[in-house]
Order: sequence, then structure tokens, then C-alpha cells
Amino acid sequence: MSEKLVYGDVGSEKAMDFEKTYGAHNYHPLPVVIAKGKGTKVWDPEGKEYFDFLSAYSAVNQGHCHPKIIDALIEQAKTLTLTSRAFYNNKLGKYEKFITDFFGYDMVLPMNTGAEAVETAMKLSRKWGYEVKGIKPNKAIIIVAKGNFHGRTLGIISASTDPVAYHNYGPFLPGIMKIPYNDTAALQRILEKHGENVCAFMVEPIQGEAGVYVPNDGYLKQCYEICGNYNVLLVADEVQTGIGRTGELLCSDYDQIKPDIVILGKALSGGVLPISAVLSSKEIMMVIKPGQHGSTFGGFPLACAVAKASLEVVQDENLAEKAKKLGKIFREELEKFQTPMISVVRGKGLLNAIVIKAHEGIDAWEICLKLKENGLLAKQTHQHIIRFAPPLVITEEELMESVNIIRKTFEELK
Ligand code: IF1
Repeated sequence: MSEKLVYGDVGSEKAMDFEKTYGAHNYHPLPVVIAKGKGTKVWDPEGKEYFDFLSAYSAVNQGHCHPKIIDALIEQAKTLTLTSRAFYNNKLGKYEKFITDFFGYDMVLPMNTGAEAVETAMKLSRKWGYEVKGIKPNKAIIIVAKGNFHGRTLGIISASTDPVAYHNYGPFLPGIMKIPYNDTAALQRILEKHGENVCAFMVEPIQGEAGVYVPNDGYLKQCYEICGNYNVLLVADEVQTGIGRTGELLCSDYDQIKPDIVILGKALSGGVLPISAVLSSKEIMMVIKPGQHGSTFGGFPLACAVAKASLEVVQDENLAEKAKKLGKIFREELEKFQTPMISVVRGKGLLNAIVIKAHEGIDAWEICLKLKENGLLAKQTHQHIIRFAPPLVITEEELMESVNIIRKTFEELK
């Protein structure tokens, strides 16, 4: 690489070579190396600028390196980072009060990654099923929706219907049943049959990995009511949809319900640390007693400071409202495109996707490569869907600039 380096000490080609040689090949990234991020933009080592329309899968809702979050990180890092939960620390309790007030729940169980929080919710649901609902030993069932994505652990992939995620990782966790997404009749039927043994229905308010699949209006509310009739917990996985992304603080807010358990991750840290959380009522949360669940890092002081700052940014900068307004404009603009290549534009707030029609052998991956050349980073899901999810701090001007890049890209592909 003869090009001059602007950021860091390794060029794009070398950085990719290193990853390919020394890292497991569990990803197939777009061939772009990011060396710096600020707000809605990222730069490669050679200094080329891009709009980030993935936001690290919605972890960077507050924008890259938000100064308030970074300040909180640095300040806390200089004072105290980790104590483990063997001792109290002076940050955790205040953060727990803050986050439960913020989302309107009684109690929180702090974890690190999204998958850990999902596992926590599954364990909590089962325990509640046995100890409160009275399910017979080892009979508890968790219902999930087909096409789900809840993470990568063995427990979670046991709930997956995507062979790429589960193939050759068996044997799998028993006690999981799968029903079609966006199908309340299927939920009703399975509960009529197995309701007695079902502790929870765990569902994403919008299915991300499935291609930003938005269910019918009122889907979650109806699920909540059906679950209520059978004393079954509704567990909302808001790891991706939560924290302003879809135009409300939680996507469940659109349905004016409070799921029995809410799972958060990703943007809870603004992309600064792996921080996740499970929120619920006191009645449910109290079934877990000392020693029965935990994690070395869960709720560490550094995370508490970062998560608090991250949520304050969402509130102070009205990011949910912004996502709602700009999301509408974005979808309207995309729908104006005169291209036979896009068959559907869908989404909520700033979690959006376009479905690509097979067009002379051009697939979503190639369009993402072209978008990258034109200065916008997005990632396809499956072969024919491209997700567009910029940081919520994007301005209307930047959004229109991005729309122009996307339009230009489709014109070039004609
Ligand atoms: C990867 C997808 C997004 C999630 C929901 C839990 C988790 C996730 C609803 C687990 C994580 C990620 C992980 C990332 C790809 C990504 C993803 F395309 F696979 F579906 F965002 F859209 N619940 N989603 O979306 O959280 O343990 O990763 O912190 O590379 O696996 P995690």
C-alpha cells in the first residue's frame, strides 16, 4: 500500500491481512477498515470518510465517541473500574435506581453482552415458571418466534431457526418451542395446548436479522394480552430495537404495553463497552437469590458510569423523537427512487431496510460495495436485504446527503 496513512499505524490492506491470518474466520466483513469515528462518520486509515449506516448494529445510536460518554468513561476509569459483586460499589446502586426510573421498571439485573442478558431472561423466566407459576420440575417451555436473532450462546441458538447459526453445534437445549413471527393465532393455539407449562414468550418487537421485519400494528399488544390470559411472561428482546432506535425509547412503547421482562444491550453503552441489562418487576426478579446467577463484570462501576451517560444523551438530545422524524423522511425519500432494483422499503424510526429485487445478477453485497465506494457503509442481511441504521445523532442535512449517495449508487448500477 503506497497510500499515505492518515489515521493509526497500519494501512487498510495490512489490517485486513492481519485479521485474515491471525483471526478466526467467523465473519465476512465488507472490505473496509475503520480507524476513526466521530458522530455519524467514520474514516479509514488512508483518510477516506464514510457515513456509518450500520452503527455497529445499533450499538452506536448516540454517535461514535460521544464526548459526554467518553468523558464519563475516562473520569470513572481513573477512579474505579471493577470490584466484582463480592463487594458493594458506590456506582451500582445509583445506576440501578437511574435505569429503573428511566424505563419504569422495579428492578434491573446488569450483565455485559446482549446474549448474556437474553440468557439471563431465559433463566429468570424458567425460575419464575417453577417458583411462582408452579410448573412441574423440568417441564418449563419458552416460546420463541421463527426467524429470531437473540445471540450466539448454546442456549440461544437452540431457539434459532437459521441453520447458519445452529448447524453442527448440537445437542441443543430442550424446552423451546418455535412459532411463526407476527402470528397471534399461532401464539393462541400453542398456549391453548401447552399454556400450563409455558413460562415465557420471548420476541423481538422488530426482527432485525430477519431483515428488519416489522410486524403488524398492535402485534406486541395482542401477544401481551394472550400471554396474560395464560399467566405467561412476555419477554421483549429490545437489544437492537431499544434505546431510541425505532422512534420511541422502547419499541414496545408503540404498543403502549410494558413487557414483563425487557432485555437491553448495544446502545446502553453508546458502543463504548459491552453493557446489557434485564429489567423486570420486583415479583419476578426476586426469584433469583444470592449465588444463583451473575457475572464478574456485570454492573461494574465503569459500565454504570458509561450506561448512565449513554441514556442521558438519548434523553438530552431527544434521540428517539429525532429517529421517528428522520426515519419518516428517509423512507419517503427512498420510496421516490426510480429504480426497479428496490422492491420494498420498510422500517421504524431509523431502523430501516430495503429489499433488493434480483436484477441482472446484482445482489445486496455488491450494492454495499458500491455504497462503500461512494462513501456510505451499510451491511446486507441475507442476499437481498440492506439495512440502513445511521447513528440517531444524524442531522437532516447529513441524512439528505446520505440519501443522495444511495440514489447515485442505484443510478450507477442501472
Ligand atoms: C453478530 C444480526 C443485528 C440482537 C438481539 C440479542 C443480540 C443481538 C435482538 C445479542 C445481536 C447482533 C450481533 C451481531 C450481529 C447482530 C445482528 F444481524 F445478527 F441480527 F444487530 F441485527 N438480541 N445482534 O440483535 O447481542 O451478544 O451480540 O451483544 O455479529 O453476531 P450480543
